Amino acid sequence: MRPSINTSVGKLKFRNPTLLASGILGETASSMIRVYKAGAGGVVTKSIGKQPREGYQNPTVYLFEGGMLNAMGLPNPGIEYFKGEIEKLKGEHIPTIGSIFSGDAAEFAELAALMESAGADAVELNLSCPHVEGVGSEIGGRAENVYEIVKSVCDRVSIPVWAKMTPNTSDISELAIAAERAGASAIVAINTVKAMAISTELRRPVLSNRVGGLSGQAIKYIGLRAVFEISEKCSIPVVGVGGIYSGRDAAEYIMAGACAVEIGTAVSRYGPEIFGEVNRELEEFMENEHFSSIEEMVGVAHRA
Ligand code: RRO
Repeated sequence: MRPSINTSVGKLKFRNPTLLASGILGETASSMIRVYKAGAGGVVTKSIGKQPREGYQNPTVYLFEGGMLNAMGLPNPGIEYFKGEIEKLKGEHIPTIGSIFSGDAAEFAELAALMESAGADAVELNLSCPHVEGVGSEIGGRAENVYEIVKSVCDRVSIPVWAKMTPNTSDISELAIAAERAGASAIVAINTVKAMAISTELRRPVLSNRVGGLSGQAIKYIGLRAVFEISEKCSIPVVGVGGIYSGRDAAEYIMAGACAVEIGTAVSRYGPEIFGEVNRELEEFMENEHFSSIEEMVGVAHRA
């Protein structure tokens, strides 16, 4: 019998464990519908704030052999406009996780409530963008802020609240524990790793913002370690992100404790078809290794 690759993150069910990560093709309903049709199990939107925001000047992206460095600076059309995109996704019955950011717990709750009323199945709190002042890891790098923000959102909405954690800290599980105590339904790990590239020709940093977030193959083993540590200390589900390009990469994250994964940089490199390929490879791997379900594989590396 072929293995089943259905999965669930808490009470949310997905046809497969590969979700579109926030930040890649997540600004319009039409691009996310394309990604879903190519095989993703669900989509996470670009992080949306209260007001529209242009983001940083170019260059905002630096691609290299082992991954990508970005400092986009949270460009987004603002929640008022974006509610319409969520409604279009729900019109197509696509499992949709609305990513939101703010520098303030009350505003986070307000954004979450707007995502919920537009039809989002869950919200993902961006507590981890590594290069924008006053938001992301600047606030999400402290456990007391994580607790306050997650609690404020959980008090306001009834959809699941996922907290996306920064790896730019000495103890990521401490942040995850704070999110769990505050009522989060799942932990997402990891956002990008703070990094920099230098142009030797121009004798200056490549990115206009100088520092940015590293993603792709370069961070897979950081993500795996984070997922392993968090799932040892927390009892809520973990969603793994960072350097997933193949079915075997996804299987590594699942064995480390993730019940789903998010794919971003590989989508920007290979296009939405990567979802179909990762799922096919994962199914084949499970069949060869005699796993009949994702659930059976989650966290097996802890029992070694
Ligand atoms: O927009 C960005 O520059 C960005 C965000 Br919001 C994030 O969470 N992580 C990242 O690497 N870039």
